[in-house]
Amino acid sequence: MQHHVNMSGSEDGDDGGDTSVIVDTKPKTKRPPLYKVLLLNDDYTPMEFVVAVLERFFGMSHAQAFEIMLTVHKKGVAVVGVFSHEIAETKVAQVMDFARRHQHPLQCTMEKE
Ligand code: TYC
Repeated sequence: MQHHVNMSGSEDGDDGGDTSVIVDTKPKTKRPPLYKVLLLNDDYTPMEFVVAVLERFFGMSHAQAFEIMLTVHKKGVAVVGVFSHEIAETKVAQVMDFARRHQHPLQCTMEKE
C-alpha cells in the first residue's frame, strides 16, 4: 500500500503548526488486455477442415467445433477464443499457416476485447 503525505500550511486552518495527513491510494494492479480470436467465413474452405482447425488449435471437442464452424458459416464470423496478446497472435499465426499449407483461403484475425 502506498501513502501520500499531504503537508498543509495555510490550508489547515488550525492556527497552529502544519499538520500532516496520510492519504492511502488504491494499489493499482493492471490486468493485461485480452484479445478475441475471430474466424471468418469464406465460400471455399471445407467444413471438415474448419472443424479440424478448431479441434487442433482451440482444444474443442468435435461437437463443439462443429457447432462453432456452423455459426461462422451462417453468421460470417465467430469468436473462437479470448487470450492474452501473445497467445492470440500465436493462435492466429498457427491457423493462417495451417490454412496456407493446405491451400485454403480461411482467415483468422484478432481484436482487442
Ligand atoms: N462456408 C464454408 C463452406 O460452405 C465453410 C466454412 C465455415 C468456411 C467456417 C470457413 O470459417 C469458416 N464450405
